[in-house]
Amino acid sequence: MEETRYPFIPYKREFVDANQLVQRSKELYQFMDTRRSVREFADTPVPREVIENIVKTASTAPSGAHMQPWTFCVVSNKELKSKIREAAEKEEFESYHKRMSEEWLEDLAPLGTDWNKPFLDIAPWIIIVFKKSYGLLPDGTKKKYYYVNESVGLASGFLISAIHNAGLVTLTHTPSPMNFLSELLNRPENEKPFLLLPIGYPATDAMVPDLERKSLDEVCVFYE
Ligand code: IYR
Repeated sequence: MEETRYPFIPYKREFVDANQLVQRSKELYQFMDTRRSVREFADTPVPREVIENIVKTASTAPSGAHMQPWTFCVVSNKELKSKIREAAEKEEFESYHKRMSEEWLEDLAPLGTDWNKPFLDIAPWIIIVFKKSYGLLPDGTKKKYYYVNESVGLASGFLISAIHNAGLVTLTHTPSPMNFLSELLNRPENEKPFLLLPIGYPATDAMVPDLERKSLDEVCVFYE
């Protein structure tokens, strides 16, 4: 290999034989297929260390030029959660009553959502994922970031998987517009809210809609 100015290190991982590949890939699929977006939470506490591990996992996601253009704002403070709920419900009320089209409301009907967001008070933790449209160097100059939406989307997927793996539940909540989160959390101008995720145990009587996932044939085309 041509010599570079930057150090490379050997990539070391155990070798996984074909049988194990099948077994391991199947096990993860079956496990991930048990994940559901849950809207009813218990207020049971979850240790901060769990949330730290989940966020560290999210931050292992690949990103454009390895810029890791994300900030995870983690909220457990009760007053702040209430303020977030109040502001989110205000926007959601407007959305559900005025901004969303008939078609949109019909498409959402099977999910049973509405403008009420009690989980924002009840869940012990809320993570608000912010995307950094650009970096800010210590002297205030802007640093270009790349594929920011793709990168933050990937990190959010890792985050959701880590939450499921830990044994907790979440849902992707996108109050719209969500600028109020920048103000409430006092975020700098280069950060924009991307996604909000309440995290906790499900309520003991939590229900989820009876949905089916598309089959492999419906989502995948092979060119062999
Ligand atoms: N943001 C609203 C509405 C909503 C939109 C979609 I698309 C969903 O899949 C679910 C909800 C809300 O969070 O209720």
